[in-house]
Amino acid sequence: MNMKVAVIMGSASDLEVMSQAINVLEEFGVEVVKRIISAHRTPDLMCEFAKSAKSEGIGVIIAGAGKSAHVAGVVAGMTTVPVIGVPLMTKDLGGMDSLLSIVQMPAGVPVATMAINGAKNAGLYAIQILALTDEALSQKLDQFRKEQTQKVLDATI
Ligand code: RP5
Repeated sequence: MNMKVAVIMGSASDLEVMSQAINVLEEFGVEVVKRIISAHRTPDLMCEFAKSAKSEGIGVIIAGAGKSAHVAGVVAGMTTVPVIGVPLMTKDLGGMDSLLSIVQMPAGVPVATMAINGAKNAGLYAIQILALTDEALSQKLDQFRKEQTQKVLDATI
């Protein structure tokens, strides 16, 4: 059975950026579970989601949030499914609040933190994790990298 990737986010206002992760995953043919789950506003839902993720066939969780962005870290504390955090840009502190909330995890509960608004790389990183045990996905990644390289070589200035 092919593993799914969950893309969760703290608010519907995060969707515009987090769509970059969803889009790249869907382009690679990965099934995506999408949920709005807030660490602060829906803690019970978050707990339920994290505890059932593995049995639901989710192989990687991508968690995007802004401000005091706790969704990635708290979910990571409740599952051994790898969690990728995406700190989202904020008006007041330029996303540094989100970045620092996600990146400084205590030893024992890792979260792979992407750049501020780095949702596309989160999607690609999730694909790279799944590709370790999925040959078809691995081949698609090789092709993606080749095309990416060629675009640089073809670019003219
Ligand atoms: C965070 O607060 C969300 O992840 C979002 O980035 C930010 C603002 O949320 P809304 O006020 O737009 O719902 O929890």
